[in-house]
Amino acid sequence: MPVPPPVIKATLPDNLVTDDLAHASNEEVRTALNRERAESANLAFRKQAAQGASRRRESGPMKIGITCYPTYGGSGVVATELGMELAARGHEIHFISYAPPIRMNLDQHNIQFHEVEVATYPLFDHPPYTLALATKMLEVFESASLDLLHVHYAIPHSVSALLARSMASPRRLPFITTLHGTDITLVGSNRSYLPITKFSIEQSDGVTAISDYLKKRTLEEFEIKRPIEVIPNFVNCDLYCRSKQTPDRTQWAPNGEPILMHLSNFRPVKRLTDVVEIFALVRAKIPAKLVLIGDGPDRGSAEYLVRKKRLQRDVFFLGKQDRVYEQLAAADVFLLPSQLESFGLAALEAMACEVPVVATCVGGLPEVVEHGADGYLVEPGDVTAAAKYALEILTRADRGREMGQRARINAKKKYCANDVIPVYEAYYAKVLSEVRSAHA
Ligand code: GMT
Repeated sequence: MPVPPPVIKATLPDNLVTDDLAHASNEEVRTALNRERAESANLAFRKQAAQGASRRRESGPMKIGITCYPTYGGSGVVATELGMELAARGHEIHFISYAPPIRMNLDQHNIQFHEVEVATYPLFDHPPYTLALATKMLEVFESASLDLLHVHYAIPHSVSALLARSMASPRRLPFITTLHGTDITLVGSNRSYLPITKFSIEQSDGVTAISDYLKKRTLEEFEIKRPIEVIPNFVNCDLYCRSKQTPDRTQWAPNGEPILMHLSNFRPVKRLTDVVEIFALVRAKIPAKLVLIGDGPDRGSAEYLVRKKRLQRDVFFLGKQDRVYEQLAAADVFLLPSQLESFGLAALEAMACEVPVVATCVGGLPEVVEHGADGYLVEPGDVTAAAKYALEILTRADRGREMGQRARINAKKKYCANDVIPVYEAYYAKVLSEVRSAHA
């Protein structure tokens, strides 16, 4: 398990010591500065590439079909936010799914929603959504003259896109698949889905993954030979901003108690009951409140545990919320004790709102949360360590505000929508030009 860095005063020349690094040792300062330089060089390079590609784009704004799961979950949120950001930048966005994605704003200019209707028939125990989706993709391609399809979550969306592309031939309908996590780590690696997932990834005109971890795991487990581009998840740093929100903390913490928060789809992989266990350990030491945002299969067991531990007065289940930035801006600590997380979008959203994160050191989370700097990482299931770190943050004189500010700085460095969306645009342009040359 990683240990927090020791607090040793830096002795490097003043001009090399930033506020962020003022409490680290020389070696740590050098490592952090090198990492920071490498990161900003990498981002600068990507920004340059994005600008170049945008300039090279012959067709101006693109017409993009986006397919995702419309339900409460990270991949749907990323796809929807991406569509809305692209629409705001002048592209024409067509969401294609069985229901309007949560967080989608249909009033926004340049956005349309196309509903996939799945016809039932007594013979169909399982109505063939994949086929209905493929047909709708083709229909939208023809009616809206789409330039490309971008599907989020490989199963079954990339298979539908593959079918749509074949049906559209000889007209070109390139498709890009973005891998989000459980499509590879849980569902995709199941023997029933592995061959078709591998096939549809290999057949995609472009493939992106939301973290280095997920790229590595996909290449290894699926033995994929084609390149996969890592384009990380992102957050709208203007909206997810503590200073711009004015949450009413007193509704949950009337006496100024610290607020711990969790946001997810309450699936088993999130270990929701661990959130309650961690909170119970914290609550045994200090007055505190827990706010749970979301809904899903494990809500019942979490509610039961809350009653069993007699914490009903201190725990609030808010259900699904649309504008989570309003609640996140009220939190003092964010808990994400997942069994696995390929990225951990909710942790990033909390960080942008200046909330330190206590999470697990699994999957892509160490790429997002820097242990000891903007949060802490523990082993999955180690509720004692997680509670210890949460208490460590909450009992500081500033109740973790400095760590929270560092969290926002780190989130802004790599994951602001303003920086990541141009990388997607550049990738679209690259894929379109490759497809064009291949067919020339
Ligand atoms: O975590 C889930 O159960 C939902 C899943 C999804 O596809 O909606 O989340 C995955 O995609 C998110 C957005 O890219 C990532 O932030 C999550 O880490 C990832 N979940 C897992 O890997 C378990």
